[in-house]
Amino acid sequence: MNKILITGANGQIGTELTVALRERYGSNQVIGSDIKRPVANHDHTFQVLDVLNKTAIQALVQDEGITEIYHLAASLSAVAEKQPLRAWELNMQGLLNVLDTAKIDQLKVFWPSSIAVFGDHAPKAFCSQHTITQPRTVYGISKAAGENWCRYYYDNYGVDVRSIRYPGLISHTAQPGGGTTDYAVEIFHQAIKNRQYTCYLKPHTTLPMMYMADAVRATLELMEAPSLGLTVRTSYNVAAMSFSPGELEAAIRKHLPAFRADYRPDFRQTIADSWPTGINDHQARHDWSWMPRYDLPDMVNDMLVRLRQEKDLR
Ligand code: AKB
Repeated sequence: MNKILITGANGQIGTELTVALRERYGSNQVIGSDIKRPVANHDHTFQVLDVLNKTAIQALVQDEGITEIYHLAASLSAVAEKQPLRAWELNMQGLLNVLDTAKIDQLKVFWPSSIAVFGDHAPKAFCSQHTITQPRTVYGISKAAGENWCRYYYDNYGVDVRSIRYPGLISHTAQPGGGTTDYAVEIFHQAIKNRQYTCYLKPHTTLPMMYMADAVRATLELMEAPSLGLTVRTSYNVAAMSFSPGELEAAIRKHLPAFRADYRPDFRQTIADSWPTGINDHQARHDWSWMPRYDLPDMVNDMLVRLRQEKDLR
C-alpha cells in the first residue's frame, strides 16, 4: 500500500494535491508537511518538516513507512529573485535531501519543474521538450539543475523520480506564493471584489498557463503511468492554454462587464519576457497520454463560479 509524504503541502499545488491524493489513497495514507503548521489546520496527520533537515526527513520516512514523496517545497520565481542564494539552497538542497532519502529507501518521487527552465535561446512559441535551457532567474537555474539531478538519481541509483514542467497555475482554492504568473489568480479576486486590477505585466505578455484541476490530474496520471513508457527522466513539458493579461481581462469582462485592468510592469516583466509563450507537450501526450481539459473560456467560467460560491463574493 502506498504511504505518501507531501512537502510544501500548504502551498498552491500542495493544498489541492493533498486532497486529490487522499481521495485516491485514503486520508491516513497521505501525510502533508510544511515548514509551519497553518493557524486553522486541524489535520491530525500533518507534520512540521524543514526540507533542509535531511535527518528529519529520513526519520519521518522511517517512522511512517513512507513509499512515495511529492516534494513541492520551493521558492518561486519572483520571490527567489529577492534572495537568490537562500532560494538556491531551499530549492537545491531540499531536492537533494529528498533524492538521497529516496535512494536509501527506494522511494518513488514526484518533483515539480517549471517553464522557468527555458531562457532567451529556447523556441518562444512552441517550445520543444528537448531544447536549450539557459534560464535567467535563480528559480529557473535551480529547476534546470534539479531536472538533471533527477535524471542522475534515476540513471545511477534507480530512483523512480518523475517530474512535470508546470506552466503558470490557476486555482480557486489556494493563492500562489511569489511567482511571476500569480497575476492570473489575483486578477479574479480583484475583478469580483473591486471590478479593477492593476497588473504588474504588460497587456500583451503571453505565457503558458494551466487550470489546477488539469495540473493535479497530470501529476496523478504521470505518477501512475507504467515506468516502461516514460522516456523523459528530467521533466516533461505539459501544456493547456496560453494567454496574455489583456486576453484574460477581456475573457473576465464577458462575465463582469464593468471590470477594467490597468498595467504597471515591474521587475517580473523581465522574467516573463524570458519565458516561452507556448509549449510543445508532444512527448507527454505520447508517453503517458496527457491531454488537457480546460481552455481559457472554461477556466474563466469555472474560476468565477467557484470563487463566488466559496467566498460568497458577488
Ligand atoms: C512562477 O511564476 O514562478 C511559477 C512557475 C511558472 O513556475 N508559477
